[in-house]
Amino acid sequence: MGLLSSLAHPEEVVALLKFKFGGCETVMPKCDFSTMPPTRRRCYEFLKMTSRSFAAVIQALEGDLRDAVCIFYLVLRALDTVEDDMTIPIDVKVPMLKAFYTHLRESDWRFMESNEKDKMVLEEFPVIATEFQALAPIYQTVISDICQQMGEGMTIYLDQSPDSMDDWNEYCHYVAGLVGIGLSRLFSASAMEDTVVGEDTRLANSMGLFLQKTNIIRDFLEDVLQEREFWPKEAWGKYGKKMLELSRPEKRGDAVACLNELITNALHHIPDVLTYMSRLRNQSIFNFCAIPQVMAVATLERCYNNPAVFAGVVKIRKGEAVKMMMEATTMDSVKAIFSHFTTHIKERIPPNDPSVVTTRAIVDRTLTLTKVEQPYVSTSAYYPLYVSCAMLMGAIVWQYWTGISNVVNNVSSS
Ligand code: D9A
Repeated sequence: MGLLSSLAHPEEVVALLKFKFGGCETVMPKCDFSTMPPTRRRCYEFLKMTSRSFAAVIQALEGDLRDAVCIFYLVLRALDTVEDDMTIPIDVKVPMLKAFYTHLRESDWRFMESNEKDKMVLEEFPVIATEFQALAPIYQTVISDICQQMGEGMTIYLDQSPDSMDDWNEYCHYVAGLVGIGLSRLFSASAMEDTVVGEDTRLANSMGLFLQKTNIIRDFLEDVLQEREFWPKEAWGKYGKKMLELSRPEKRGDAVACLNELITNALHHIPDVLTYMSRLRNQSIFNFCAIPQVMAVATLERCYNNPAVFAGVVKIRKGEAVKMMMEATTMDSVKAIFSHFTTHIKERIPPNDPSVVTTRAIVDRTLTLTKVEQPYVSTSAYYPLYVSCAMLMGAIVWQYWTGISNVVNNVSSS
């Protein structure tokens, strides 16, 4: 959603201006590339090309963890680009995904036949492999291990969509849970976080599932129009024979009931996400982990009970995203943000929604877990102030205008 949408939310305009004019150095200090070897500098260019907003958060990570996460991110983006490329035939793609991790230790492997937008990470893969081989051995082991597991897992769901809710959890584990597990092992390996962070794979997996399920829910229309079906059949199968049927206007009621069921399922990862975040000790790692999670809960609130999900991609406002990005730096502010959006969901649970009981239960549990002194202040709290300012401005302009027209009238009549 463009910048203009934040105009009606002055505190988001403030956040955007602060972000624009460097008010977020604390959250994302600039890092100097001048001293870097050219291959490493090229990797950070790839990072910026593949995810502008997120690149800055990775660059803010401290010590040798920054390069490790940068390379991990690019390797995952390369694997993802192979998985997403519908022009690669399955009998070529399966061995490619299974053998992908072996190319990390080669010097000249590259793939020149991709038609995807991020194909440069495959065409210039030797640059990434060079920087991978320059990482500390413990980081190399983690990244290679995760790529092997993810490549294997991706082949299972290449030609089939998740059927049961367990399948959905398994698919999301392979493409996102393993990322959470891998990052957590990198955090502990850097000694900037306790070993428990890397060992508790259940919580780390939930960090991935909450993000991936949110993306799959939000991107329903974009995906189904490309015949990519990531919603579990156990959910949409109750309302039709084909997932695409949910996009029909006459099916909106059923579609929204299915949407609310999947959002309710995703909300069950919040207790794990909060426990995971509460264990982090390094500020740059906390920010890195918190930002995507608060964006996800805000996106789920925006999608909840919202028929617009079946007519286009529902997104949170840029200003709202920047405001959260700058505020999600402590456990209390993260709890306040989760509480804010969970409260908004609670206010909008339709009493006749099939998931009403389950939704109310997880929402109440989340509100209990996120009780904090300082609530997250968003637009609504400022409305009275904005309205009075707007009225004041209006009065001043009116005064000024009537003053001018009187002078004009006097001059013209004299
Ligand atoms: C992440 Cl190294 C992702 N994914 C994200 C981004 O956040 C997670 C891909 C590679 C890496 C990390 C992420 C961040 C911090 C801690 C994490 C974690 O775990 C402990 O992953 C679980 O979405 C992709 C997966 C969800 C598949 C894992 C955030 C990101 N956001 C995009 C916006 C978007 O909507 O995709 O990339 C962006 O900001 O451009």
